[in-house]
Amino acid sequence: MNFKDYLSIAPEIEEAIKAGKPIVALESTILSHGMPFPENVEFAHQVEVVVRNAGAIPATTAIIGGKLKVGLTPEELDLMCKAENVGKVSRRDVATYLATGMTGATTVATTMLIAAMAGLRVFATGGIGGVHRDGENTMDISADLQELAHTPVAVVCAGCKQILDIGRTLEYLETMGVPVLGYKTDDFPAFYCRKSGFGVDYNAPDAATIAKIIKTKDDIGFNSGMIIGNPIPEEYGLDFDEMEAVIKEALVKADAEGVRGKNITPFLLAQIKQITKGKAFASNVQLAYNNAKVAAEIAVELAKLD
Ligand code: PSU
Ligand code: MN
Repeated sequence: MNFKDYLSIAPEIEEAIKAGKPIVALESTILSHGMPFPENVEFAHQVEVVVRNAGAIPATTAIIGGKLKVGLTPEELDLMCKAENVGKVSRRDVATYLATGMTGATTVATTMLIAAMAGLRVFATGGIGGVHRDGENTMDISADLQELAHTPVAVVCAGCKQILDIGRTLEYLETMGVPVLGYKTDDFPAFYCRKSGFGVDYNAPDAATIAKIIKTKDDIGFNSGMIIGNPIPEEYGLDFDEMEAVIKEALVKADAEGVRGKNITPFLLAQIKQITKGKAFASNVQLAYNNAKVAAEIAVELAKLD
């Protein structure tokens, strides 16, 4: 068996790959474990519309029925949103889920690896995983960072949440040789907040320049991924200090309840939504749409270069 035997690519996407059309990969953990049901249903469908309106084809990934799915039907999207018996699948879980037929939502790491298998090069999400606070003691470092080091897919995101140690996350990415670009910003975004206080490697003025950097990286045989930090639209941005207080409260609760490992990220996301009474959730949705739009623009420019 070859990895291609495990890939199940939707017909529209298969055709688009052959024709060299722009495609944007999307993850499903953001649906199953990052957003509550049923609010995630509208998001799952709308984010695909945003990609299409910007001229690209959306390809949401998941592991269903022993296959690595690239492009989900509306029914499969709903399955991921309901998230009943849907696991959170990072690289280490992929073979187990495929072999046993369990249903899995793809993280940033898994979406990147599936996208690369299918030949897709641009992926939009909300925020990436990273080095957790106190990570120097817990060793809790998201597998997303390793994947970014080794898998040639560009990830458009609003940086990462303040639940993480943003400084150490960026240091790790530097060590691993992952380019961190800003889309029209000098500052690496902090998810709900437009600025983290940490710089990016390069402030890219437009999608065409980013596409050129992706192509050049691939041309010179660098197989790493890339991060494009895209700040949340001004009108939805939240205050950094206000969010810091919310996150501290959520972290105290996680500690008290002994939440660790792969459960910590979904736990903190749910806590933040609750503490902010949905305000943070509304921002989360909007920044993800914005990332989908910019990713589609980059994919369109990249398709012109190939
Ligand atoms: N950060 C968010 N929302 C999310 C995630 C991260 O703001 O939904 C999800 C992504 O799928 C990411 C994963 O890849 O959590 C990281 O989990 P961990 O820290 O366990 O690697
Ligand atoms: Mn972790």
